[in-house]
Amino acid sequence: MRSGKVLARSKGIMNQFMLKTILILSGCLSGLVACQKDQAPMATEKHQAAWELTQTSSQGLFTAQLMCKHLPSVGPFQDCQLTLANGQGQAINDAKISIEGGMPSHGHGLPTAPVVSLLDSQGHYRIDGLQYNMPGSWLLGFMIQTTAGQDKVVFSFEISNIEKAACAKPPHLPAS
Ligand SMILES: [Cu+2]
Repeated sequence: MRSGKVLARSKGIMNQFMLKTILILSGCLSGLVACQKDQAPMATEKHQAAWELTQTSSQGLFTAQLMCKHLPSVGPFQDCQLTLANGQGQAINDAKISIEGGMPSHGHGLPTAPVVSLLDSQGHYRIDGLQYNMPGSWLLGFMIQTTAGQDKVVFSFEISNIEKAACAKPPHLPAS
């Protein structure tokens, strides 16, 4: 009898402990999920883009749409995609795309070497490693090579935002 009571009591403590652990864990997890959601590459739906520019290539071969999750800003890696179509609006999935960019007025290029790679079969390409290191007038050019030919698209825009990434670590606080 006595051992049964002890067991019951320890079970109760165990349950409480587990409940607390689960609550704490789920709290952490939901924080983590929310953060990962912010940083995850965009899904292919267009409506998720907060900033987008559309441009026809120099020789009119392609139409490219640059879609980014946030306004361009100085600091964090930019969460952007490129959608590529031909003159008839059909998705192009066989393009080899390279990026060049910089600030013509300052005479410098991009601070990083971003990479463009095919994301799906609907003409969506992901852009990795794109970063801007100062505010002002920027150009971002895409050299596009396909079986239909070669052409380039150049986007021109201003950056005035200096932001930290949505999920950046908080500044280091001194221990209290
Ligand atoms: Cu500059």
